[in-house]
Amino acid sequence: MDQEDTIIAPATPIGQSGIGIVRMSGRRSFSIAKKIFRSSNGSRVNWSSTFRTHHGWIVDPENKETVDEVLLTIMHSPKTYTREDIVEINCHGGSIPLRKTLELGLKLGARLAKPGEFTRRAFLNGRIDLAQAESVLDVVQAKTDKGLMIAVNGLKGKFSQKIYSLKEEMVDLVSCLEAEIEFPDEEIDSPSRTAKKKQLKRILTKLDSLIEMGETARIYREGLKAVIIGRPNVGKSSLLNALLDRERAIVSCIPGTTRDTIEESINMKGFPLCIIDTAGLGKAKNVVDQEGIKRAHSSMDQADIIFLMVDGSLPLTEEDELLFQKTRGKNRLILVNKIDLSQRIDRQKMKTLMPQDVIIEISATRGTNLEKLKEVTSELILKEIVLSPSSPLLINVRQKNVLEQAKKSLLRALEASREGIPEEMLVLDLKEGLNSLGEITGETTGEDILDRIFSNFCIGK
Ligand SMILES: Nc1nc2c(ncn2[C@@H]2O[C@H](COP(=O)(O)OP(=O)(O)OP(=O)(O)O)[C@@H](O)[C@H]2O)c(=O)[nH]1
Ligand SMILES: [Mg+2]
Repeated sequence: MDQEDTIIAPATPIGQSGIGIVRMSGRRSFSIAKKIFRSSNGSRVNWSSTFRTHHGWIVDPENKETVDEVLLTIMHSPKTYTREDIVEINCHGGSIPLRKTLELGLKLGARLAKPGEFTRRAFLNGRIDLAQAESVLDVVQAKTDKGLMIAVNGLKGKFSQKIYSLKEEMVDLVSCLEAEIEFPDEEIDSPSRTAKKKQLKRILTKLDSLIEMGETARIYREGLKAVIIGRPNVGKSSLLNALLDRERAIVSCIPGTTRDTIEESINMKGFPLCIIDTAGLGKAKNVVDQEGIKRAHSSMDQADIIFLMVDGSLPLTEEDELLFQKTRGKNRLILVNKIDLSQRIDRQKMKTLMPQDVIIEISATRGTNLEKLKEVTSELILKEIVLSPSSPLLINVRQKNVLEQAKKSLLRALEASREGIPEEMLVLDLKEGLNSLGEITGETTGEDILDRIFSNFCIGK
């Protein structure tokens, strides 16, 4: 990926919209734009003036054909998204004007940007660090208001600051130790062994709290999963539709209506909850049923919470009881559905079989007790996750793994300091830890990892 190239890409989705933006970054952005842009009032454009927007036309320099009416913005390096010269062209939002403008740029020497290449340049040119670059994706993909708020914290560099301050403390410790190793006979004003151990422990505690934060972050980033299971026809799809407030899944009085799993997301108290409707669990009549049941089971294994549904208007069956057994010990909520009909289910037996469980009576079609269901769900799911009221940070899996690695190195260092092992070893462990932390902010991140991170972005970001 050559940084010398001038890159171009659509920055808005291809389709019909108010405007569609093509953006170009790199040394040749202005010279390419000059060849295809005609200012509307015939006056000459002042290309040396930054953050200026001009009204005019994109014209094919070869056949003089006008492609679109546009607004063109000139942005001079280094105060731009990539720190390079940038031209942004606001076309009318249709796929053809956007594509034709893009093609003209390509013909004149720009290269189509790879996914995330604009942000990668912002990182490589030092405008943002890697953790901030990853936050850009979190902002784009935020599913709730709260998720957005904490993604923006990352973008502002709040997570990076924590890493830098941890690194600073570690560097201090390393320089102290190195001075002692190099000048063993000199009187160096350095902290005692106990003080160093204390310092190490302090750093470890901070690292631990960051790792913990990663778990909280997971629910804001990826959301949590709830799976609805139960016998055929108990009303699972009706509940999915009621929670979504739209007719997403087919509902019918014929048992076995849902064959495949259906996943949809709702906003549950600020975090995204993915609800999975599944095929009814019972005797499979054919291979399709079998596959549906297999999928329902695998969804159940991945779920953070199980909604186990029974039909209140019918007596309990063996299949219901089998499901009570299968889900024992899992994070589950028992739902008795169809309470608007006359009731035949044996509630006493359910209580005896599941004395510890919360049982909620609902009517999916009438919407009865759905608010209560949401409240209990969020309590159940969030009970082990302490939501920090101040500014929590999003920490992704990659970053969490790196933090774990750094923790291992620091634990080794602590061990070394305890057993009176030569201080050189301690320094090695600390340096390894520093190296790991550098992978979060990007100082020590390999090309392959960068490729993987930025390939998740869209083209034009
Ligand atoms: N009276 C009443 N009927 C309901 C309620 N919930 C669902 N039903 C009806 O029960 C039937 C089955 O509903 P579905 O939502 O398709 O049931 P399901 O569990 O998804 O069924 P499968 O996909 O076959 O496993 C439909 O006729 C619904 O209208 C309810 O709360 N009250
Ligand atoms: Mg269904």
